[in-house]
Amino acid sequence: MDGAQILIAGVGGLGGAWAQRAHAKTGHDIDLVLIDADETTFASPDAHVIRLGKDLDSAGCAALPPLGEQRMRQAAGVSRTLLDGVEMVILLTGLGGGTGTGAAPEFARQARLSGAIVISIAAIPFEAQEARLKVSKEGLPKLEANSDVCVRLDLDRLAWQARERGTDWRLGASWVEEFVDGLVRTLMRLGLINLDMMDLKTIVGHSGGSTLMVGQGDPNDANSLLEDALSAPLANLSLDGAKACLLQIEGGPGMTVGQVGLIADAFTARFDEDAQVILGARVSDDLKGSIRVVAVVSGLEEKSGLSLV
Ligand SMILES: Nc1nc2c(ncn2[C@@H]2O[C@H](COP(=O)(O)OP(=O)(O)OP(=O)(O)O)[C@@H](O)[C@H]2O)c(=O)[nH]1
Ligand SMILES: [Mg+2]
Repeated sequence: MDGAQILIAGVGGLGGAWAQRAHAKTGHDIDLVLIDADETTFASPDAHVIRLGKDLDSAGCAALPPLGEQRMRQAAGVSRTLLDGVEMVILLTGLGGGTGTGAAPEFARQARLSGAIVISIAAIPFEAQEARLKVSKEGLPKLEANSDVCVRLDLDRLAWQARERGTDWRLGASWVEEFVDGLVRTLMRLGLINLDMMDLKTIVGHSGGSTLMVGQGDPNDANSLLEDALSAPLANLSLDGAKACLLQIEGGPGMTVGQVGLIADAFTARFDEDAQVILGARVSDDLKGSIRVVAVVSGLEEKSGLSLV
């Protein structure tokens, strides 16, 4: 997948802020698009911008998802031009408001229509935000239906992690940018064992829930690597019985086949015994004494706790 065309998209206020940080971290060859009805989101000078609605104000879509969806439909022409040639969209959004909840599923739909794989990362509102939680529950199934992989981020867990790290949850607690960076690095580089877009399509083609994991750490400690990946602020996630996985393991020049094997075993131990696992491994000079694992897991059953409370 060398030279894969990847687009990072931020939809709504929170999604826009996260997308800008993720893009700043991954940098160079990746395009960024910010989609909102709220002018304050468009801070980044090197971003493409899709303005939703003619009379821009700072009220966004005022917590009205149908308005966000309708405006996104009206912008389909602009999206089409932007999505031309794009192979993968990494879409970041916060559900519970009007723009993210309404426009994100519609943009995902447009992206898939133009042939891209869509990986969405969607924040679920805080438990205490009852009205927003209700709105998010209406939008989430639409986003899932229009994405190849939809990762749910739990804002309560993210905020907790931000406090631990001394960072701001609104900026993704630095977790969001690390996650996207790990994913993009995996997708941009060819492995020792060649992984490509077709492999990814095979994995995300399995029915059922799907998610992503990113972990980094000591090459000789497969279990803490797995723990690192599982400590992500994902919504109530269990990997038991997963049916398919694309696992990319990237390490420094000293990485051994034995280390790769142990890590693959740890990550797939709780999967279905007939799970389809596609493994890629790659040596990178910038990863001395450390290993990064990115896993796209799919075929998760709904009873695995992936559904919202
Ligand atoms: N507590 C809290 N939650 C927030 C805040 N900003 C965003 N959120 C959460 O993030 C979700 C998405 O918010 P935004 O990205 O601002 O919403 P939007 O998509 O821009 O939607 P509209 O502005 O209504 O068009 C909300 O449902 C909240 O759960 C904040 O300042 N405080
Ligand atoms: Mg907004």
